[in-house]
Amino acid sequence: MHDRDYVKLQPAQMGFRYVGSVPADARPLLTRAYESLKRDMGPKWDAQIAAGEICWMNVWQEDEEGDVMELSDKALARELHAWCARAAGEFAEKGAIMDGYGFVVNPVGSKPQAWHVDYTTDAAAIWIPLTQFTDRNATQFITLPETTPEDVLEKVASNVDEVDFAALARGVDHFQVHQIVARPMSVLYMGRGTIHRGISNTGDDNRISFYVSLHFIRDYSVYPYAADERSEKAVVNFND
Ligand SMILES: O=C(O)CCC(=O)C(=O)O
Ligand SMILES: [Fe+2]
Repeated sequence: MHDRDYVKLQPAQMGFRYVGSVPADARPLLTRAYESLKRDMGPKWDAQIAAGEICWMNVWQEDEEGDVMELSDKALARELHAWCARAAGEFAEKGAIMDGYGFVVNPVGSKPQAWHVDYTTDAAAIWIPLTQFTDRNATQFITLPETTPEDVLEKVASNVDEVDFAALARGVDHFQVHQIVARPMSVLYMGRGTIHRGISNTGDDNRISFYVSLHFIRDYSVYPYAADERSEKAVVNFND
């Protein structure tokens, strides 16, 4: 597919799908990475959790501007990188480009997030719970009917950081809000352009997830919407 084919939001791509579970022999890698990062971060980890907000502990990001906390154990870091690259090939659609991985923590008592799409309309991700995903801590997402009018999709695309839920509800006859409940080490694929949000964690435990973030556009000079730094420059080029 060409870069332009990934720009428009497509209801058929949206939603989370259960695509399997992490093979038993790879599970210790993810738990070791988690323990190691927590150790490396020391009091910073606790401070992040105490802030009461859903937080990303990025281990690797393709974009050098990203805030990363590299693993001090370089052998472990290499092993994890290789595993994530393989997981992207195995669990995501063809053509997915891995752009980051790490942990997303939803601490007890967190604030709910705004409905959003991560970064750009072509963003997808692999989510792997390390603790149980429950109705009190897990990600909610929206699926839209195939018949969703173009202008409604365009409005979402124009500001993916904050989706206007009420406007969306006015724009279609119906849509569905779902939530993931899943065992640790399940592999969930969040399709391109999925509208989702983290909820307030009203459970008893901090919810820990591993993520691998993905995108499809190779050259963002075709990207027409305002977005994060990744495509800001591209927007200028596109409009020239
Ligand atoms: O932690 C969650 O359940 C969702 C987090 C999320 O979507 C985000 O921070 O972009
Ligand atoms: Fe998100």
